[in-house]
Amino acid sequence: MSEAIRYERVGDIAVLAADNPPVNALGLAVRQGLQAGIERAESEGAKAVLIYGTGRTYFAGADIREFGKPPQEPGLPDLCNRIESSPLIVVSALHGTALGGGLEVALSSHYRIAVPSAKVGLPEVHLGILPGAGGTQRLPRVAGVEAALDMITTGRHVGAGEALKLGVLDRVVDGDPRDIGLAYVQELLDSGAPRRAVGELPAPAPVDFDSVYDAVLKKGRGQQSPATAVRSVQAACEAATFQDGIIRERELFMDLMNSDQRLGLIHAFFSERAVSKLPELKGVEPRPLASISVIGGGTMGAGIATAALLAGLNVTLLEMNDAAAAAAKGRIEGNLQGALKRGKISQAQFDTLTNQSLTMATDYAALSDVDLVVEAVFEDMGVKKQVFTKLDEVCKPGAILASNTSYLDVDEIAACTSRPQDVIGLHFFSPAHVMKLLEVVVAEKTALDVVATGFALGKLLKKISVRAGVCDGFIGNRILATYRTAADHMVLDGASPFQIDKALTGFGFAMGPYAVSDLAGLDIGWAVRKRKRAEGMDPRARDSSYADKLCEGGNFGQKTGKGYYVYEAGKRGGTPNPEVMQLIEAERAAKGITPRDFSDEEIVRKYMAAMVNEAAKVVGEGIARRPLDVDMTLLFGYGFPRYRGGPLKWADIVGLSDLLDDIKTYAQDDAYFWQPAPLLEQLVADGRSFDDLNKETA
Ligand code: T1G
Repeated sequence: MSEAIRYERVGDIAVLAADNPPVNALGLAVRQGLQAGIERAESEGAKAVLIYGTGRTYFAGADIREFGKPPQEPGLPDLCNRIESSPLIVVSALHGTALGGGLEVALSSHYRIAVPSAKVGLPEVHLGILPGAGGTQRLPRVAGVEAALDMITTGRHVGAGEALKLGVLDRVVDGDPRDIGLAYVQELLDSGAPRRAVGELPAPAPVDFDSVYDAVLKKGRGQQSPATAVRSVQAACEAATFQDGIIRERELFMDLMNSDQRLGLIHAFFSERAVSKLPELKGVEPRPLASISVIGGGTMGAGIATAALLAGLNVTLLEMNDAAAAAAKGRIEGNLQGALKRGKISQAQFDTLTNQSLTMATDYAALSDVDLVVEAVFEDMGVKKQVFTKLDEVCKPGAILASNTSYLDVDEIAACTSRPQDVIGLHFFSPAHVMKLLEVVVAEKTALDVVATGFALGKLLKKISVRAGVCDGFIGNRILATYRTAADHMVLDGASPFQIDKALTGFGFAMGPYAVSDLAGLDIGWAVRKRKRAEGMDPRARDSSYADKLCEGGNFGQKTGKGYYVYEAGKRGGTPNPEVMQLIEAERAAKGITPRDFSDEEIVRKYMAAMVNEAAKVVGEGIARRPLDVDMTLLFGYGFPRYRGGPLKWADIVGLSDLLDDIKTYAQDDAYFWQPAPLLEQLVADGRSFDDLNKETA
């Protein structure tokens, strides 16, 4: 018997205990142990089998690390069929998170009991696949088609109480999974309960699967797995036999397993966990984080304060005067009202957060004892230096001084203090209590335990924290500036902002770059363009002025009701602003440009080539630690479609060599903008991928 599954007899009951930390994934040894355990119980004349997990959870699914490797017997589908066909009564006792193949093993058992805190789910669609071990055939039989479609297409976790109501569980009893399991098995034996194979239950009545398919496909915004899963559930209703349904499920599962979307989503799954694991932080103790302060209560500061409050931290928010402090408190209360409405907090928690956990201040002396300060004042180096000089005077030794700047030089900010080792960048994304990305910007003199504290704060706030080096725009905004410029060049050459937005939403972005600019505020991009011109732009750089003219007319996007699009109060989205094309046509004429047509494919290819090329420079210069760090930045901060894994995963999938060839072709028209990234050239020359680099870089 494999040590992954321990076998024990308790009277007439054979007990199979899974011991495969950290989540009892159903790897080969576990599958072999379960199969051997069932066979041994039958050969020894046991009357029943109890399956449960030791440690933190019952099986949390197939072992995702086996995906893409040659299958090894017993496969999970066959194991589930084997469990279900046992002549003994098989019972599963669930705790923790019984997910994916884990829930499928439980569904192939004849009875299911769980502790009240247990959760069940079939989250396979989030990995680009579908439940492939009978889940789409068995769940509809116990829970009905509607509930099964909801659970399978959303992948959501379902609490034990709801699962009991749905018929997924038979019992919910508090206690140790082994104990409640043994008691339940004995009760079943004493009462002469029959085997109850789910696969032998009648096929559920069908629903209008075509409508469900269309609705799920539309909601998936290009992700295929949820819609394909609908077809697998349909087989549970329409296939001639249960086994035929299993065969159909397998076909659809393998189609998805062999898809690029599975590659992208698995890459995202492991990368979002790997990105905050830095070898240099191993064993480094973060500094205390009992109380933090935020300076500046505008949108960003109020968002950061809200995120910290929701994470259970005490927050002191410093504003310049009482009126500004009151306005800031109002923004925070507005944010918390949103959390209240969404059921994330109770009214009592809202009251505690606003009346006890949050302290408003207008005097720096209030910060004398805080562990960490996040400055979120106006994006001007002079203002920041004033703030950090003051912080250096009032904050206790060892307090961490962080700036939320989105592009300014954190080394320069640190240099105006006597404690550069305590200075770090913590770049949140707006709205800071919603967006998951946090760029932890490590300056030259930032101490290691300060970096560790930045990541510890990110974990507390449930952020995806990415280490960034110091440069203009760090990782995300630097890459954004480049691919946005590529879009502007295409506008000057003949594409329209509206066609570009449509092409990129077709690629999977939630919004195109121009709609995003309208949302963020066109004045932000305008200020960046003016700053860069003031700093002196390379004469070879193609500049565009049509957007400036749009801003000069007071059009800043959604907040003024008009930008690239015209927005009507109370209506989602906007309609193209006709003034925009007039400005673009005038600029093309002034520059002597004869506009040409662009296909959506060319727009996407050029936009993505610019993104990948700049990302390769960011990795090559060490601003981002690994390619996966860029992927996670774009996924969690810039709406990049998750099922593509991120720009550098996408590049690996489409092929680096062809991409480099395209960049060299574009360079024939604009050698300055399209200078190939040295790292990209190196990888192509060596026949390596960005993923190879991820593996090589610890
Ligand atoms: N396989 C391999 N490793 C896994 C894993 C899995 N299924 N789940 C988690 N890990 C690793 C994870 O990478 C991390 O490793 C560590 O465990 C702790 O995870 C046929 C084919 C269970 C809710 O999709 O949702 O079954 O970083 O940090 O926050 O239909 O892990 O420490 O090295 O996430 O407490 C379906 C995926 C698979 C569940 C726990 N199952 N996992 O969350 O810890 S497909 C899933 C999770 C399938 C069948 C198909 C979460 C969790 P490291 P963690 P956590």
